[in-house]
Amino acid sequence: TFSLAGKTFVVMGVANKRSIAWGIARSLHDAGARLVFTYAGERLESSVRELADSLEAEGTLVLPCDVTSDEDIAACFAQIKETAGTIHGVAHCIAFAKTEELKGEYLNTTRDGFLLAHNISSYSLTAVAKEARSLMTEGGSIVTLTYLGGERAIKNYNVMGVAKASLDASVRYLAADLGKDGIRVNSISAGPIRTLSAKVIGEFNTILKNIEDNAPLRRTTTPEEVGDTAVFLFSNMSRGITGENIHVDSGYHIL
Ligand code: 0WD
Repeated sequence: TFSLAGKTFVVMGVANKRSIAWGIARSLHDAGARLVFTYAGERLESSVRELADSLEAEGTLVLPCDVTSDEDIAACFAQIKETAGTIHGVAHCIAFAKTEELKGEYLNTTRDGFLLAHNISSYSLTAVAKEARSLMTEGGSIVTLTYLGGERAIKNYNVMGVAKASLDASVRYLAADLGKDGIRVNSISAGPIRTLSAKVIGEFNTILKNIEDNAPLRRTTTPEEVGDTAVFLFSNMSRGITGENIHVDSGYHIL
């Protein structure tokens, strides 16, 4: 069944109400799950707390976790273990690249920019999975968010596309490692959605218009659509699926 009552999920990457992570959180909440939110830095604490409170759910936790720090990740999951005990899944909805590297030629990517994008957008999944593993004592499901730019060279996506390709490969290797523990690892490739992160991608409006005009479903993707697919991947209904990438993109990727 799709009910996640009595289960606990960690949602990483809520920045504001437009965040895809917030769409996932609402779908999880509707399915009856208990939620733990993690945020990147002090700057985001109050807005994440406000959103978490708006769910009016008992036992919701809000914790800091900057994924560039191994100590932060370890401390965060230690706190989750102490307060929530067993968890049943993690939604990893985190990415970052320098604004100036999300336009023009990929060729101009700097070493620093390359490493930063890969550190936050790709390695963080592996670092988080390592800490989350010991809390998923009843098995679990890890879901991350990727984009078509990791499969194809999409204008302006540049270094983030290369980081997504690395993330996609990590999903497969983590799935291979964690399957024996009953832990599944999958990704959702979301169509373009207007969020804080998306705003910095060059010509984002043109990208959205192209989806509306040409995607099989002739509309752009919503955070709710991604959230509902995440609930499927977190639920027992998807128990035979691991190492997979599901496109939630109005079918655009088939073109
Ligand atoms: O079109 C889109 N919006 C798509 C997004 C299409 C396909 C995939 N995605 C992916 C993104 O690449 C990302 O992996 O979805 C994920 C979530 O992105 P989002 O919802 O579009 O963007 P946003 O609401 O900005 O959330 C991303 C968050 C950060 O927000 P800010 O705006 O503060 O950079 O990632 C988090 C942070 O909350 N984040 C971090 N979290 C922990 N430690 C860190 C960090 N060091 N850096 C960024």
